[in-house]
Amino acid sequence: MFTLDLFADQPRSTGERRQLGPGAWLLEGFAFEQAAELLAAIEAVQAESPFRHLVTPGGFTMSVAMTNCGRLGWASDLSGYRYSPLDPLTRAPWPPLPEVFATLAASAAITAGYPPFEPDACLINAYAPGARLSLHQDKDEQDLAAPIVSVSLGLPAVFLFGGHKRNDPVTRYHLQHGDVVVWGGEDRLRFHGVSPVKAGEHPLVGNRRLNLTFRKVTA
Ligand code: MD6
Ligand code: FE
Repeated sequence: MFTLDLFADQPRSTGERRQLGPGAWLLEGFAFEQAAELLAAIEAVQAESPFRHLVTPGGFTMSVAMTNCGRLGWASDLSGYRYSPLDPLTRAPWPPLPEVFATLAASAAITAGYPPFEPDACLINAYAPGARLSLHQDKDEQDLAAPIVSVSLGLPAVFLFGGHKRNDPVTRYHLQHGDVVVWGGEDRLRFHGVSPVKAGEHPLVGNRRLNLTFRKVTA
């Protein structure tokens, strides 16, 4: 319905919190007001550590482009997935976690009922139209007690939220610019993914979706 699209860039409500599972929350519009600041910080990160398309251990090139900031960054290549303090592309440390990122991640975690959250890694995903993320579990982190905080910017996306087994039924959630998902606890290892992003034009972000996922990798 076109009336929904007209308002897609407005905060969807005054901060509605939707519970997606026993340990998972969708905080609608939680990052909306910081979006311009977050985008400027992403620009600064990508100037140092550019977005790149990683190759999976199975030999496929991912459609999502990725970079990182923080003490550790996630990367994939033919030999596996790992967190590393150095950007394999530049062989330099990943850019530091911008202050605005750390503050937002901590306040989202608190809002979702998790104890103080100090992420040591932030994966930044860029989705051009058509890019998708197939169902996966986030299990490369040592500290599975900490939640993951995920921030959506730019074009909307359909988030696929499955169960603990790959073939469990999947629920679809629409994520919009400024939405934050926090999940942990019993939901920490649930399968999830992102459907192919539809082309569009977001006034701040352009023809793409950006996602920040904050993790605590080392316990
Ligand atoms: C994305 N997010 O939304 C990809 N993982 O672009 C993830 O893979 C993800 O959003 C763990 C927790 C939250 C997430
Ligand atoms: Fe994930």
